[in-house]
Amino acid sequence: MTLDEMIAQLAIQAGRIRALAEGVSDEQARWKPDAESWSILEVVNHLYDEEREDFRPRLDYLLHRPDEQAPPIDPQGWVTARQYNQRDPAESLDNFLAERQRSLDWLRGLGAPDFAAEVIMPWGAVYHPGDMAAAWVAHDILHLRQLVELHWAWTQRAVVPFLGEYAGAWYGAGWRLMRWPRRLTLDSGESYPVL
Ligand code: NI
Repeated sequence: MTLDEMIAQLAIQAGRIRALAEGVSDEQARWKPDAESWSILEVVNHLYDEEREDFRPRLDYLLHRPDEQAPPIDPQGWVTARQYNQRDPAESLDNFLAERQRSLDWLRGLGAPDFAAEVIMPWGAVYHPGDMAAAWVAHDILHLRQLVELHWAWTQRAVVPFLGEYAGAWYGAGWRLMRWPRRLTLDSGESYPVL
């Protein structure tokens, strides 16, 4: 992956994240299928902080200060410590998109970075700036999958007492149908009678 390809991919993916995060009600944005899952709003705010405090500074350190360590992060702890789910959904999405734009501008200013440079990590492993670039691009896709799963789970609940069964199976995320009496049980454990 070249820098130009990375920039193009991160720009396209920002649009895909926007498409999955906007146009939902406040209730849906804050909804989570179970206590351990994140809501759409939490995912968006996670992406915002990852942009500012993880991927961009970490790639900067690997390229320009390979002997130093980037400040530590706590992505899971920040979800509650920073109250992601209490934030405004539209403002949160705007924050992420503005931060992504800052990243794209910064990446365009890098010129010809050496993505293949060898950086020895404190624990002795060899790492390359290109690995961090690859992780940044891949990270978007992991969370795009999570956003799609949240849309799936929300929709299975929203269509009750009808069933989207004819759509096909969703492996690893979904529901069980009890035939008699007809009852739908979601992965979260919530259960509803269906027609
Ligand atoms: Ni993440």
